[in-house]
Amino acid sequence: MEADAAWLPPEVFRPLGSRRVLVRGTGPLVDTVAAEVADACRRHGGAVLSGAPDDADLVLEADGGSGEGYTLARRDGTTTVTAEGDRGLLHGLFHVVRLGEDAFRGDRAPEEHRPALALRMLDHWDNVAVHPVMGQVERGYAGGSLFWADGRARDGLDRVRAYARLIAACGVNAVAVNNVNVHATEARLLTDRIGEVARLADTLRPYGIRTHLSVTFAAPVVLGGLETADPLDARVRAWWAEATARVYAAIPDFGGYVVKADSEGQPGPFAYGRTHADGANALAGALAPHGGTVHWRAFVYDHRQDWRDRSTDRARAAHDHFVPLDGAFAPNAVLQVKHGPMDFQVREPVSPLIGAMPRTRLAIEVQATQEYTGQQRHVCWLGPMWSEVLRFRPDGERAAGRLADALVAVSNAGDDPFWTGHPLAQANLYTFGRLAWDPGAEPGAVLDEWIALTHPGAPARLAEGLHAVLDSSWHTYEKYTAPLGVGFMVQPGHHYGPGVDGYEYSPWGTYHFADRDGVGVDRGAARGTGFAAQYAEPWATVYESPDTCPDELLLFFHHVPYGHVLRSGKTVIQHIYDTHFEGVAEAEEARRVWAGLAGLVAPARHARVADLFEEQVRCAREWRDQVNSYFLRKSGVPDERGRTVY
Ligand code: BDP
Repeated sequence: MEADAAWLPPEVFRPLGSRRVLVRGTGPLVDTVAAEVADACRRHGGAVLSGAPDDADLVLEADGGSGEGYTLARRDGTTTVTAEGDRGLLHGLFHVVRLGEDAFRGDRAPEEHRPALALRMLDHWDNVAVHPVMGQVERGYAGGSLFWADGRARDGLDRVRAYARLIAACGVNAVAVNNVNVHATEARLLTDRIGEVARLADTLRPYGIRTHLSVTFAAPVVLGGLETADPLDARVRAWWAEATARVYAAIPDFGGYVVKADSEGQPGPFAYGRTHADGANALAGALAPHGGTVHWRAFVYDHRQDWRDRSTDRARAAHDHFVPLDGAFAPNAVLQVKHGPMDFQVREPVSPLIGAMPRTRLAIEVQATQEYTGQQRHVCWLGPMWSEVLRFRPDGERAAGRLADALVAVSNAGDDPFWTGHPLAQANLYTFGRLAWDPGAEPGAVLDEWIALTHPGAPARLAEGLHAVLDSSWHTYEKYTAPLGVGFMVQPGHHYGPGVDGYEYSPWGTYHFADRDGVGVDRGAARGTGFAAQYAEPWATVYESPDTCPDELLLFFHHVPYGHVLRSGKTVIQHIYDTHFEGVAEAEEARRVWAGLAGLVAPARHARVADLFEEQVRCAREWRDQVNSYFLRKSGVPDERGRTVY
């Protein structure tokens, strides 16, 4: 089956492609824009103009700059995009595509558009060689890798080019092409296999996508034959400088490195008694002369310890490790922080590290691949979750999305014909790009934009049905899985489906502490780990007390009796029962709505989603029954409505 057109079916180019269009400017991306316009005009009967713009319907013009901004206007029957440079021109073109016929109606006062975040990046957790446990794409639910097959870069890169086009159209401008867990084969991409990365970079470049590489901190040892990777050792620094110079010889606009160090078994600076700033700065120093950046991940915690005392609360780890290093990182080092303190759960507070290091550049990392949110077998549109993170005000004033330099998502795409396994998971990829461009955007409006582009000319019934199925799907998923921010309760290892005590007695630090009296984790200072105190005000105070903590995060911050009354007026135990029944009912209703859309959606797409809904409903019922039975047995408190029985 040919790859799905996703949000760029040929029809969305009709308004533009049926008009008289002039493209002006210089730069490689101007050629891309000109080719897009030529293609659209050929398909839809328009004309590509040259020379004087007097009779043009649309003028796309780039100044010689390197910025990504552009001005959109319309006067006297001509729509104009005047861009700061060729990169801006590409974004301007896609803006016109999104507007469709509206781009050519009435007058439009000049509007300036510019991305809020300079770097909008997709990290692929792709292995070159198939990993015995993780497969080819770690936590991938969309088939194999787009980039790698049979142990090397793919020969045919048409899909990579189509991917670059799709992600550029929603604003993405960077990609990391390999897994943050760097195994032996992948390590060599940095050195003798850089040519394969260069081929990928050549394919991504025409759509303004810069290529980044995940590297192992131990590279000087495993690739360079040195006996140390100590970041302060002169030989180690020289090795990184030489290796990096060779990377730039192959890929002149290379973006930089992504590093997972001292995390879940990956090597790092701790082995040499050095700090993470020492580690990051060694690589930053090698990249600086070439204009590259190191993305240093803050996902540092000890995964082999049990809960010994308050200091070993995993939620505390990133803040404990990194805040003392604020100001010590090089200017081209960016600290890449997961949006929550734990690990991409369906509900977590925003990481207290966000906003806590004003002298350090920040990237916020979210997970488009649905590891903990239904693995692309369940519909779970994450736009509202990401929007909440980006709008969160760590100091009560400035929004997180304005404090960051970059937004990064772990990609959910693969070589599946629908790109994302579940066709509706395309909405996550699209929404990510648009929120990275404008973190203040209304997610519901972005969803409607995705619906309109992906289903051009959709009758109102289809658009409304899609909106209904996706809009509240995150809340639905939350309702039938782990309650009130407590997280995990998943099957260990693969993380799909319920595992009520799956991680409860393991060394990973991800516990719910359910006992006969209550459930939740005490993270206040008064009787818990003190994690709440890592927040600035007003949040430290808000989270410290169960009386002020928002209901949806209650069990993340507090161990409370089952009879504790939530701000909603319900007890915790009744809330658990009720939400689990509601969540299943909502999943069943979404399945029903989808069934009613047959005939309005392409048959293959409809069938794929319909099949997946069977699995979602089955799995949601399993979650409901296991979680409710578990809490009934722990608490001995019956369901008021008698639905949950021994
Ligand atoms: C966890 C995943 C694991 C990743 C890790 C990471 O389970 O596969 O390697 O995050 O972000 O969520 O490094």
